[in-house]
Amino acid sequence: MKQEGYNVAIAGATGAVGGAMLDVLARRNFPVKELRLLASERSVGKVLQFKGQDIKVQLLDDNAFAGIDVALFSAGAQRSLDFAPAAARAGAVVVDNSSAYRMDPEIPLVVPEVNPHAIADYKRHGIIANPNCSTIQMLVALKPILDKVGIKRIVVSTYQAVSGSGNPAIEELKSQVKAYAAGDKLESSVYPHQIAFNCLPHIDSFLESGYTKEEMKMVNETRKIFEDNSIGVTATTVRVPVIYGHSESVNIETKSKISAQEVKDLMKTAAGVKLVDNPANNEYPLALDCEGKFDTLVGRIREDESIANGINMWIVSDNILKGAALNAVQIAEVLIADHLG
Ligand code: 25A
Ligand code: L14
Repeated sequence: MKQEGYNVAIAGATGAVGGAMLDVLARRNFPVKELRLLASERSVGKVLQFKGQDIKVQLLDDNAFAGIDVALFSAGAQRSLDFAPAAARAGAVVVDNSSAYRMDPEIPLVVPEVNPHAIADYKRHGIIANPNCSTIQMLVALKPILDKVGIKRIVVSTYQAVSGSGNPAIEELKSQVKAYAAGDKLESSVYPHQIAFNCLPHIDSFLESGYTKEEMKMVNETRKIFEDNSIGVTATTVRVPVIYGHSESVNIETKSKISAQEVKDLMKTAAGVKLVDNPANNEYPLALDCEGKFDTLVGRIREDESIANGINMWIVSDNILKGAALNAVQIAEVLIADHLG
């Protein structure tokens, strides 16, 4: 690790995830020497704060990365395809939040609590992919179970917050709630239907198969990160009128028997997990409780009595933190500790 710190760039700094990256770098005291904030023309000249210091947003282009050690990207898949290779050529290691490179077999896809060893493969292209938010929180909770008894199959349904679609979606939910209370007409532009007081079984676009891209990210990314293509995964992803925090109902079939109590004991010591499972006191993971937290909350752990080796659980995490900004900064932490001089 360099004593003087690292030059860090954030591409998409004005977005919901980019803003959280600034906060997480500060909260975790990441050794930042220079912080360069990049976004589209729309935001050039805008001023953001980092540790009490004003930083002006600059244009994201091929020339923006000279001297940068680590570039955190969260400006959408197209911007990553356009500019991540230039950042890597300029000598930066890119940690990319978009879906652009996740399934590229030559690019590592990393959750630091699950497969930190994969980070070493950044050397091939200078790019590391950050997984989909719903996948990250599920795998943080399932990893200790995988290691102990093996997992055959995962059936997951998600309840996803609007912040995953960025700040404009947060504004859309808030303004629909206000319009409803005022008795005014509700307007939708981010989502194809009203999101206030509704559930939309539709995240990202639909594929020919009838699944959404978000559902297939959970299937494919789980197999890549767990390094096991034999795991069966099936997902239904749903948008709910929550601002921060994705919730997931997860049913797993394990290779050998594990009791609910044993799963609870595993969750007590799992990295990045907090067990919240005391139904007698109405204590279980809640989206409202995960906001701003680094831990993934796990509870409602029960044996699935319909099969021999089954477990049900409820997994909740801040989608903008562990689902995006925090996971990216954790990857950068491993990178500087183990790989960058
Ligand atoms: O393509 P994908 O992978 O599906 O990703 C789509 C979106 O998902 C978010 C991210 O949105 C991305 O745009 N995302 C990415 N990874 C994610 C993850 N892991 C994730 N979401 C959850 N989990 P976002 O809102 O977080 O960030 C958008 C950022 O990208 C910058 N940007 C956009 N186009 C750019 C660009 N930067 C450089 N060049 C470009 N061509 C964007 O900066 C923001 O920082 P900005 O300057 O364009 O926007 C500043 C503000 O403008 C508002 N706004 C956004 N879109 C529009 C808009 N205003 C008018 N018209 C618009 N179309 C917003 O308020 C924004 O904050
Ligand atoms: O692939 O709209 O990381 O909630 C994460 C959140 C894409 C969209 C990703 C959303 C995304 C998404």
